[in-house]
Amino acid sequence: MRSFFHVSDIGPLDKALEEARKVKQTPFAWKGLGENKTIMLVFFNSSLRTRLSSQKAALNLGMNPIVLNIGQESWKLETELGVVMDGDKSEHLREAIPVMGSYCDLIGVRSFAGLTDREFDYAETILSQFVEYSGRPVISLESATVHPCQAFADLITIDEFKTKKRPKVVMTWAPHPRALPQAVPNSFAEWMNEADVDFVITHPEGYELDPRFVGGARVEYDQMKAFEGADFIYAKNWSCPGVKNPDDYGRILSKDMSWVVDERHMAVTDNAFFMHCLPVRRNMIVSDAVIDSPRSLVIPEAANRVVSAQVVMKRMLESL
Ligand code: AN0
Ligand code: CP
Repeated sequence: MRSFFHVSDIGPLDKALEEARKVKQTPFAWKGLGENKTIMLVFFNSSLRTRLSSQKAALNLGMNPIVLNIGQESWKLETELGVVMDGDKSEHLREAIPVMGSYCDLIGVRSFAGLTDREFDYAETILSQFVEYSGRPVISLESATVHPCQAFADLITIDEFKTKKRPKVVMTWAPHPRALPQAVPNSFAEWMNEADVDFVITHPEGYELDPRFVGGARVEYDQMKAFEGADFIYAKNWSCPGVKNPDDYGRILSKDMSWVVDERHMAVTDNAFFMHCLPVRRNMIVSDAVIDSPRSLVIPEAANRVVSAQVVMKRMLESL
């Protein structure tokens, strides 16, 4: 595997899930695979789960992880080509990427959407440069448009907890005080469309996700109707994807608190599990009662981030 951005990079999902089960049961069985190998984990943005689970996954495989927080420990990096570098950025990505590539065997990169220039974000301008100039396999640790390690961990979690062959999975938008990227909902939709689930997306008008991720998924604008009979509720905020109106890209169009997932919503589901990728703002996205209930999967879901990362790194090491 040369890069990990999309569900297609992992191949058939039943095989990936089988491998995830094995990795979870015997995490140290491939300790020799990463011997004398190094993974560089590059963070342009904050992280708790991705940073820790990626390091843990690398250590389980016997690899050495090196973490670099750009701009805090490194020089600030210029990402735009053709600019006169007379500002506060001391180094360009064009040099920094091949230098980092020369020190490692695999690279993982977190670089959020800027949410100002839709074309720049949706072309994955920064991650594509890592692919082009590092000479190494690249893992998106949430880039401008995707968060595949999260979506894979979500799928592993659904596979573990489902009690029906084809569960109903509902992804719902929920309010948030700050404008957030679309990477998590994009990837979740992309992966659920490939999985053996009945997938429904619900959000207020204007929050339509990019068609390349929505695919053939059902979109229901009535949140309560969407929740009816659901087995899994997956909550997430995202800012306007700018599909219908490009000028609204990255904007907050609604702070409607009736979309906060609470017991009234969960009551119409089929005793659904609650999921969220974390970090979550309590009583903005989800009520205390729902996230604290025994049906909340947020902790096992986060724990599965080690498993998804380890399967991806294992596949990459095997194809070096
Ligand atoms: C980020 C986001 O919504 O993309 C990271 C989620 C994994 N969340 C925040 O910035 C709060
Ligand atoms: N879910 C997730 O990616 O969390 P972090 O932003 O803390 O890494």
